[in-house]
Amino acid sequence: MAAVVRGVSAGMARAIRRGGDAPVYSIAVEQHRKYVDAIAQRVRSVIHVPARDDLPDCCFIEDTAVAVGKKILLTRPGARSRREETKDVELTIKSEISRFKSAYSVVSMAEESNEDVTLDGGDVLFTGRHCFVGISSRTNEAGFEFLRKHFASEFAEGAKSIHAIQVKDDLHLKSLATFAGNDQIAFDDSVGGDHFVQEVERLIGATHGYSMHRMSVHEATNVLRVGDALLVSKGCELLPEMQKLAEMAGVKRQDIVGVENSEFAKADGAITCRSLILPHLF
Ligand code: CIR
Repeated sequence: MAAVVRGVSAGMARAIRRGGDAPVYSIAVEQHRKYVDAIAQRVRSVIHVPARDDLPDCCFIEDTAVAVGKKILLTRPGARSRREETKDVELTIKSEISRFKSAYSVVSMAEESNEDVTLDGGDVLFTGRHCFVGISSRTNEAGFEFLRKHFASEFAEGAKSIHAIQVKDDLHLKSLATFAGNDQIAFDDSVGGDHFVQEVERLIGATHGYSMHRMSVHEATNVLRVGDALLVSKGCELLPEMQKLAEMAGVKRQDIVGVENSEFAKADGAITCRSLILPHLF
């Protein structure tokens, strides 16, 4: 397993945000260093894409690429100011795939679709069985259809399927629900979170086999499973519902790792946003 991460832009104070204070670059750098350290202890290799000072949101690498099975999609992010981010990610991923002689194949939205087709990786929740794609202010129906078409081979087996779900009142689908492993899903205590749970039932039936864990605070909703560990926003490791989620996901109490995220949260970034986990890259 490898993780791809990207450095923090010196221009991060100009990252897209919906209000409130601007992130402080020096604090963000330190928080990101600790986050990358926590991941590095749990994966075989960490691949670094250098930051660019003219791309304020570049540390949120999750939005630029999606890995499902043995395919990686390089996205066209919904926000125009973020589209340039994908280019450097593409170069790095392609060179690492060939260096490791990995079985991954890469599809590029920029090469294979027009400007109207957009998708942010933060809208793609893949559980190993199902892929739920948020239709949001960043990901449109055409982006979903692109993903469905190009990843059709990954969903060819009977038990796997891909579905679109409207994102209500939040930035991305993974602001409302994330996958902790072992069929355990954390969801947000909000209208949007409830809508996600209802849609999963409607789309794949009430006997879907997932346990849905309602998180009492918004920061707790976005969790990142890396190997045996669960990375969560600092402080949320103490929540009883988080401990239950982790236990049912097969994560030991000491492997629930709280990481600081305050500066990234100011720019609407959660825990999953700052890395791309590639299970099949060694
Ligand atoms: C943005 O608005 O695009 C960034 N400031 C935050 C992106 C967060 N990404 C994510 O949740 N996957």
